[in-house]
Amino acid sequence: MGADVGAPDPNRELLDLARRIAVSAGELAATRRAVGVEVAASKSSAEDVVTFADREVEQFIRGSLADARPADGFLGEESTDSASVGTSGLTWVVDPIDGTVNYLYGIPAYNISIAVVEGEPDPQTWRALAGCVVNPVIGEVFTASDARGAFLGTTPLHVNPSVGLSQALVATGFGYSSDVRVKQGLVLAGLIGQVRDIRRIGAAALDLCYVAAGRYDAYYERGLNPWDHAAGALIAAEAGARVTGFGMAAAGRDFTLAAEPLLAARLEPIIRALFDDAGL
Ligand code: LIP
Repeated sequence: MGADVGAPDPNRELLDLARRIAVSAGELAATRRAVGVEVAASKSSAEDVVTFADREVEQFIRGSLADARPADGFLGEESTDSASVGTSGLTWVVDPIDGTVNYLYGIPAYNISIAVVEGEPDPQTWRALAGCVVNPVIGEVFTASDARGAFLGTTPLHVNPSVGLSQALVATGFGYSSDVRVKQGLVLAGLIGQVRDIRRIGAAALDLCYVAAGRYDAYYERGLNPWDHAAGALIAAEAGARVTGFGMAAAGRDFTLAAEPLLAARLEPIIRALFDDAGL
């Protein structure tokens, strides 16, 4: 995937729309955070919460996209029961507040993640056309469009040069099920002694953007939802990362790994063996 940043971008309008809405949604989320955040409900477990702000921000994003592009589909974290297919062949895949627990606790590591994909909204088959991840707390806007590179603001992004395993700074995340987290902890225990160190920021879209920006050498996680990685995976790939599942699978719920390609090739079999040993 060579970035042809000089050529006209056929997805420019989509990217500009994603960026404009994500920045405005980030301002809304930060405003709500400043006055206090309340849990609206729990989802897959008591730890898996949704705040009233999550719902409000998603409604803002969904309405803004519908106004601008009424024929497009929508798949959002807080409205999966009312996902819309659309008639344009494009679907917006949205996490209104990724890093929800960070947001709830006031940890400044949450983001608005908006991507637009072509084809079925299935990570195994879709083609991501444009994506934007905004951390409104520190004002960082990560963007990418298909074959046109990845950017932080106007600065082009590229993954770190290849490093050996023992020098690799590796990020990961854990699921909302305590039984799964225990097994994911066993995987981490098997890996941590082989790499430089581990980071766990609690927001997959930021993790993927940080690989793109060279703030990590690699990131892996199992159990991500499509909205967690739709935008960040494009940004990481456009920055030169290999973003993959196990084997020939695309990144998705079963497994997501993002790293410079040589490091990814080293890490994948090690992590896969650790998953197998942990019974995941
Ligand atoms: C989060 C992910 C993170 C994962 C958390 C959670 P949410 O998404 O971004 O990588 O480790 O368990 O799934 O729920 O904050 O949108």
